[in-house]
Amino acid sequence: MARLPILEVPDPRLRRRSVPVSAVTDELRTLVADMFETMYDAAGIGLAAAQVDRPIRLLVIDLVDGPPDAEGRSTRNPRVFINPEILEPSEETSVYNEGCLSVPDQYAEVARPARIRARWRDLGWVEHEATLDGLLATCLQHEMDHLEGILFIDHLSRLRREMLLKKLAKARAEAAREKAA
Ligand code: K1U
Ligand code: ZN
Repeated sequence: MARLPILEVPDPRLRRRSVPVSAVTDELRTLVADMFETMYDAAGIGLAAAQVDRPIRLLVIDLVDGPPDAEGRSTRNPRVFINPEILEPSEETSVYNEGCLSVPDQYAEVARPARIRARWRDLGWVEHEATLDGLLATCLQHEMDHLEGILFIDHLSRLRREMLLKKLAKARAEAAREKAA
């Protein structure tokens, strides 16, 4: 397994529309394993292939919501979504303070449909359809946005987005200064 570099704003590769996956190959299985390693290493709960420069309709999620093990540690619950589709979004919305590994250390409240009826394939090419809610629904919608080249900051007002990007630029400049010192 390998950790992959995560693209960050304003990289134009994050703005591409991802293409459907046509089959599960050994190469795809390796990419999925690498994406999980990359996501866990970055302490994220989701990652789209587009964020690691593979513009295909593939994403992984692990909310680490499995039952705790004997030592009380939470266990992993890795989920793979291939060619995901939203069939029915709810009218009701919910707000979550979202982050994104491609917009490091910046958070903002985003309103999205609270529940979605979704369809996707897994690594065995089995089709699934389910109604999802809570953080899983929020995270899946956030990751599916990546497949369209959309970032969570695009859901904010222009003023909020510019403030957030300014904060990010300041944090990057500060980190560069500390590295040079
Ligand atoms: O970059 C990404 O797409 C991953 C992103 C997913 C996400 C987070 C919050 C709401 C929707 C989607 C992250 O994991 S950023 C890290 C983060 O915000 C977080 C980490 C652990 C628990 C909760 C949030
Ligand atoms: Zn993201």
